[in-house]
Amino acid sequence: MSARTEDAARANRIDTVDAVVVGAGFAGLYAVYKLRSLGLTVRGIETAAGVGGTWYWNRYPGARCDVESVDYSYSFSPELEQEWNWSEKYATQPEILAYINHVADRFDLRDHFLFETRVTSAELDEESLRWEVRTDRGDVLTAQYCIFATGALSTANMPNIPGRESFSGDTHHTGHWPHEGVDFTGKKVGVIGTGSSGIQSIPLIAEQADHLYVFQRSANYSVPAGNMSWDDEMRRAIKAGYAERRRLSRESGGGSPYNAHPKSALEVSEEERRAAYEERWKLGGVLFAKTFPDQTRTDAANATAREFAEQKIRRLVDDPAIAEKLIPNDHPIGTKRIVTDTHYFETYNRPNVTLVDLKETPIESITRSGITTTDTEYTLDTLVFATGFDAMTGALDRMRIVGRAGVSLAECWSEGPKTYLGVGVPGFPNMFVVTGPGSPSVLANMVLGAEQHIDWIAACIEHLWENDYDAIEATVPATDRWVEHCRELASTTLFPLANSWYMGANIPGKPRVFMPYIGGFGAYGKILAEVADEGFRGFDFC
Ligand code: FAD
Ligand code: N01
Repeated sequence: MSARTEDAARANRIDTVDAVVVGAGFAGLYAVYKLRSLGLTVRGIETAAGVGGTWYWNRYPGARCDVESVDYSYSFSPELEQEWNWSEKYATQPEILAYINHVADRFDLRDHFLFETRVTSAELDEESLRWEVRTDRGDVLTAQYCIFATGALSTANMPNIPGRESFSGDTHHTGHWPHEGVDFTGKKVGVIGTGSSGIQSIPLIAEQADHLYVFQRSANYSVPAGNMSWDDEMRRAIKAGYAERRRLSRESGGGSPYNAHPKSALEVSEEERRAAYEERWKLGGVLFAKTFPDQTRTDAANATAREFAEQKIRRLVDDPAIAEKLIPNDHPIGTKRIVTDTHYFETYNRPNVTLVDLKETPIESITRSGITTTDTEYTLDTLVFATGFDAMTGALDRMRIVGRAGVSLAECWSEGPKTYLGVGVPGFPNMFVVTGPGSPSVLANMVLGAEQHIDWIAACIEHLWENDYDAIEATVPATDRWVEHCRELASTTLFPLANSWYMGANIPGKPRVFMPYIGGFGAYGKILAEVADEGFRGFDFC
């Protein structure tokens, strides 16, 4: 599994390379592969003891992808596509981690990385236009290019609930799950959070625990995964059509080979609408949010999807009062990521599961023995925080990244992240963010998103070489226009209405800005290509 390539006492590295890549998830691994293929010397740095990123850290029971594995996998190597056999439609975390480890070995990427090493700062030397990258192990790397593949969902959010540290039982965050697993047998378990991580893990924890208390602040929409095993015949058929599948994915709105119904939800008959929703419900998961093109654009269209999903929830949950608590009432469907579940709502039919509605009875404190709400003390052995991430900017904010004139990225982004195309930031020459804010990022298949960005960054570096430039830097006007374009696009949707992590609303004090680009994966790819074709329009060179 996660091989340690560096021993705990390795000497620090003082080194000069062409490029530093931070992160060894899907993005960081591909960045190392791609830049190496250009002939660059590359040093990767990763906090974890192995490759995998998201899939290294999130080992909680039930962790799976919600984009089909055949799509949520690298496309850069047709040989890899043909040789890897996914066992299910939505692979489990161990299978995805095994795949990433296979890729690291097959393409000989592991040795480029310093593992168990956290980047603490990256500072620009304005004279030489080189980046000095420092780590918590005393390493100092000087590089022309600095690529942050640090993940959009890699910084766990531990809420500051009073008394959190006093709990005497075991505490786990889903995003930092112990490698040896957690045995809930005979335990009274509390899960705080009903986002994707909570909803994926709750059914499996319930099967093991003596009693499970789910502490729900906001109910969430969730659609059954419709997961299935792939047999050889199915795999053969998918592999035969892989190239076309990828083409459709690259042109689609979300990076998968599916598109919304051609008509508005309100243009079709009641019968046709129900049939379309039913078909998407059966297809499974997050794609339900994109059944009709206007579903997250108008209240009236959204209401039709909500009504359909709510009827499903009422049918799945035996106790009507519990069903009502499980139906969201604070956001339009799809404006928080729809969860892809396996028997989530049915779990509330079990006698050993209690739903605690925190809107009715908020948590007052965590105590030595459990959780106290405004009306009850719950005695617990184990507490699971499924409380999400400081998304999109969290990992970058936790490093000291300093560009021109000693100005930090944190200062530049104090009112919310500002990028050109989600990749470049004015004042930070030769610094690239992969799947950053201002790109489709978390709204699309992130493996294809990472490949798209890294291929573009590689083309950008080749452009520098061809024109004998030393550095590329996003201009302020192009960035301002892009930020405004992203804001305008979001404002034509219902997304800004939700208190979602897309809006930064889950982190106290974080600026409330819709962070991803919502114009679609295919449309964004076209813009990236046009910008490159026009000599990287909107960037300055020196
Ligand atoms: P990550 O995989 O997050 O890797 C970033 C790495 O950078 C981490 O390993 C981190 O330790 C490292 N790092 C960060 N800061 C530093 C530092 N300062 N120094 C050194 N190292 C650092 N997306 C989809 O498209 N489809 C899905 O089905 C899907 N499922 C998901 C399921 C879960 C449970 C979660 C949490 C997310 C899921 N996502 C999904 C989003 C997922 O994060 C991306 O798909 C993808 O894995 C991101 O890859 P990445 O390489 O960009 O970032
Ligand atoms: O995190 P979340 P997540 N007291 O932020 C609650 C991807 N992912 O880890 O909504 C009580 O969605 C919070 O409540 P509220 C996917 O993109 C994918 O589940 O803020 N509750 C919410 O219920 C996903 O969207 C998969 O009111 C508190 C929950 O914690 C993203 O990662 C699986 C609280 C957090 O939900 C994040 O998902 C897992 C508090 N103080 C993750 N603080 C797949 O299926 C927070 N909460 C592929």
